[in-house]
Amino acid sequence: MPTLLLTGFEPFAGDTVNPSGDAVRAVAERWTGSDRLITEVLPVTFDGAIARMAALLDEHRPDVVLATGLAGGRTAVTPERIAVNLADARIPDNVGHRPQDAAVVEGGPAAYFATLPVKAISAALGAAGIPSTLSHTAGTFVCNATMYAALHATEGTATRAGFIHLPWAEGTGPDGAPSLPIETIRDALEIAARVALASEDDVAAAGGELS
Ligand code: PCA
Repeated sequence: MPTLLLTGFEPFAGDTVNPSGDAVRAVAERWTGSDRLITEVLPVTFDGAIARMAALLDEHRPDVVLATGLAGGRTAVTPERIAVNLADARIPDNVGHRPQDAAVVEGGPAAYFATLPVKAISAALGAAGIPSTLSHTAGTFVCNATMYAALHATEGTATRAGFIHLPWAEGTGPDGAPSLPIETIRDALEIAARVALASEDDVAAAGGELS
């Protein structure tokens, strides 16, 4: 039975909500079918999130890892293509840790590409009427570090891993911030999970960005 690990994050930066954690809990409530779903809401701390991700990978040996987090300001559901080996925090994490110019994994490669079928996921979201574009930076905070740690740990294995950044859920972000209904974010994660479980290979499609 294929196993999917789906994670979100707790609130951070003084906020009281994080749509990623809420959506992950909502996906778990509705999950059906034979694929095994493991969900977890991770702490927004560099050390805690990386350690918890490693422990979950060890314990559950998932076939697919889909980590998610909030990127307030984004207008769409954005699968991330790249995680970089850089922790450089503009704000403290939830235990006050604020690394600067640090490696996520000392001695690790500069970056990893997501091993999830990111274009297939984005296309499936678009087909379902959910705004989605690929992102080429997950930032240098806890989300990027968690994605990097998952890809580092699963490198060379059959496990596919990646990350999706989400906009605010409607009614929860700062005034004027772009948002989607929480139900849409929940549906987006369920669609992404099903596509990731079903497709080992990505689709061929034009992508990328002009700078
Ligand atoms: N977003 C932050 C950390 C937790 C979250 O949901 C980030 O993008 O790094």
